Amino acid sequence: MEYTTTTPRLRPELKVERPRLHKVILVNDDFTPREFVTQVLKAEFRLGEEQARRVMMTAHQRGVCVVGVFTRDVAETKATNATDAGRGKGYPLLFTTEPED
Ligand code: TYC
Repeated sequence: MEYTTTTPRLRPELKVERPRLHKVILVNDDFTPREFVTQVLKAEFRLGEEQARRVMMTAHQRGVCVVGVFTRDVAETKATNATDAGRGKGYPLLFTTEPED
């Protein structure tokens, strides 16, 4: 009979890591109406009117704006739904996701 020795883990709780979060990013374009972008932000990301306008205008002026931070599945679902809402109207509105550092 052979014996193997194992080292007990003293702090197993330290092995539990938080899921990495992902940013949803709104990308500017020259065609989607400002009001429509604002409506999509309110509907899909539950932003209030003022916050939605601020995010829309930041993307409009700077090219991109972080809309929010979510778990990967939620970020991807929201980005897809919001992008599809624009596509449904024939707009090139785009939301992308990227992992947070
Ligand atoms: N630039 C668009 C316009 O002038 C408005 C817009 C803002 C579109 C933000 C996309 O992510 C966007 N009509």
